[in-house]
Amino acid sequence: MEKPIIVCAGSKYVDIDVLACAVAYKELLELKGKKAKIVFTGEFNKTVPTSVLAWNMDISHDVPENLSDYNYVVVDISNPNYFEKFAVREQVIEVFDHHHGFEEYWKNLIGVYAKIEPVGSCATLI
Ligand SMILES: [Mn+2]
Repeated sequence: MEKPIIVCAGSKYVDIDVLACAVAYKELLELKGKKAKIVFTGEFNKTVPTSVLAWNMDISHDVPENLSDYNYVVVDISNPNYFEKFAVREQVIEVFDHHHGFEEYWKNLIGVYAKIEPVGSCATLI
């Protein structure tokens, strides 16, 4: 059976770009019939308006158990030193980022599923 997917990002904070990426990509995965959830351990920063925080978004802040039971999609970060510590690197199946430096690293690991391009916001890539 296909593993459910955790959409996650950097461990330090969640900005509006991360939020847009994760919410949109989780929805897309679900439309494609996949099981997906968003897990952020970082705090929302000031770029996320309180009006947006009031939306009924299905976001978990708790690290799930049985981390090897999931695959991972990482958004808005590709530096493996800074994404969520709980994400199992060997089970990262897709990376979206607009910061450069780790394009080759991910291309060697996951090929075309590393979508790293210097665009204005990572959400553009989603
Ligand atoms: Mn960004």
